[in-house]
Amino acid sequence: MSIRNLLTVLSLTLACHAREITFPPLSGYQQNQDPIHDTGDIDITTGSAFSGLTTFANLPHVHCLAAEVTEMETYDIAILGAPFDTGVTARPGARFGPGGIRRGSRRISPESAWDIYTGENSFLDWAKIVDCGDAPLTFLDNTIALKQLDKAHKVISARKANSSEFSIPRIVTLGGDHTTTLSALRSAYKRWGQVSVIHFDSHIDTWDPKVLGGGISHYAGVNHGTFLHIAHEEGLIRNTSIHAGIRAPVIRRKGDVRNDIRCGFETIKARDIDRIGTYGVIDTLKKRVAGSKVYISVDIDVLDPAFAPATGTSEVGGWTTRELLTILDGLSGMEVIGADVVEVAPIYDNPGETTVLAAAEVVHSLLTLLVQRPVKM
Ligand SMILES: *[C@@H]1O[C@H](CO)[C@@H](O)[C@H](O)[C@H]1NC(C)=O
Ligand SMILES: *[C@@H]1O[C@H](CO)[C@@H](O)[C@H](O)[C@H]1NC(C)=O
Ligand SMILES: [Mn+2]
Repeated sequence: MSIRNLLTVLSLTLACHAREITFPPLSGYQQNQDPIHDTGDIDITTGSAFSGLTTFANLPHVHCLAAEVTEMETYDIAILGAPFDTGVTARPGARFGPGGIRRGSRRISPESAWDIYTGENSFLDWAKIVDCGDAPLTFLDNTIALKQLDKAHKVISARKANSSEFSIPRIVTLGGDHTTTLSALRSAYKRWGQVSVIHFDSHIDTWDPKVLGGGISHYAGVNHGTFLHIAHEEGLIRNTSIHAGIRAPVIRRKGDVRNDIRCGFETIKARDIDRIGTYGVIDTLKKRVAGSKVYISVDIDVLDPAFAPATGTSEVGGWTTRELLTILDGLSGMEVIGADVVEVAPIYDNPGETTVLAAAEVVHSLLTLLVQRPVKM
């Protein structure tokens, strides 16, 4: 501190003590008000981004699983949390994913979410988007929990839509570990028939239950690395599906890859982006699923651990958040009938909330795809 500053501080301090200081008049509406007791003009009837209960992007909450739904409670797109993480092979914690992603979305306000790249605001378009909260899933029995989730998807997608034109509400699920996608695919199959899956992940997740987990029991075989194998066996998905961002090792040198192709998948590896770029990835995805209805599943571990440390099965050498968002936005125009973001385990996040912020923005991009292309039955 310079001598001059020191003198200024000293003289102010002395002035205060002498109670000689005079405050300038208060500006604007504060003038003539008792600053402590008069709250007359203050409006607290509308919330701010950080007040109230935390829904995704401050969207209205609807009790979508209620026995009776009134006209007022219809919706076109539903956010549904799936707090389930007992199907994992590495670190648990994704049962807190729905809460984490919602927390990461607090600064998204529907009324001021105009996209700088597209000029659109998907929250103020034709679709009514709501947050249904979480499906009630037992944490003590995976078989029952998945049946609960199957039912939640079935009930929520069977509600009358708000739009009279597009009759089937679509769901964006907040995982939960990746096993939860199986319920979403079962529900999608019932409503839309077989769909192509665009699967963003560092792992293939088509492992034969006999390979991943060693086939010790049927119960053990239904997990976050086998659900796409099961989806294929159940006839839910088309053979025009595709992985993007794969880099984790396989268990059997040739068998796993052969089985993956048999399950209907083509693969874009993580490092392919160095050669073909984000637009090359977009082109490959579009060509693969052309002409079919699409389900998009985003395992947050598709991102490098630098961009998404808070996940159960981290693999280094992944994509950046910007690359993933560019690719997702590039899928504009596809007939997306459902989507999810899974494997967010907030306990491993950092004070900057790197992972949940990324996950929330990924959900935002997925919502935008659903709004951009309404789908008729
Ligand atoms: C929901 O439906 C009502 C009645 O058709 C309509 O007025 C309203 O705009 C819709 N809401 C949204 C968000 O589109
Ligand atoms: C998918 O299966 C159909 C018939 O089942 C076959 O004609 C088609 O070539 C297959 N497509 C791919 C991309 O494997
Ligand atoms: Mn996965």
